[in-house]
Amino acid sequence: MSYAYDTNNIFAKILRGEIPCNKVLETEHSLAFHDVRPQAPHHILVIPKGPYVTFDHFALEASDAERADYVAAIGQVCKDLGVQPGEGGNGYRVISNAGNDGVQEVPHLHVHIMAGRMLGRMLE
Ligand code: D5M
Repeated sequence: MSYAYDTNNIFAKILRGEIPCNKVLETEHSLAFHDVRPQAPHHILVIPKGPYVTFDHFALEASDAERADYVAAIGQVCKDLGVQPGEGGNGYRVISNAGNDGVQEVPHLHVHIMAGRMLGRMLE
């Protein structure tokens, strides 16, 4: 199994500084910024800096340092938003779309962090 990474995808261009983003957090291996089409009062995308297409690609091929950094960055964004349910926040959703059936638009791994409204049930 090999993963073909398209270096012209829009998040690669953001990482190269070719197009701007509304940044909320940057770490050694990760970047978080506002989604341009927010679906909730808080809608942040978190991406690894490395060339990973999907969550499984990243999970299986990234280094331990990249994985640790990415998971910590996602947690830090939730903390900065103040949405952690165990810490007085009202909760959030983290999702990652992959491939055709997942309806992935941008072929660079990203998780969506959405919060600030009741998001509804995903599965009935
Ligand atoms: O969704 C991809 C998401 O990426 C979608 O919610 C819009 C967002 N998007 C697209 N271009 C940009 C730029 N330039 N900045 C910020 N957000 C962007 P998915 O279906 O999960 O691939």
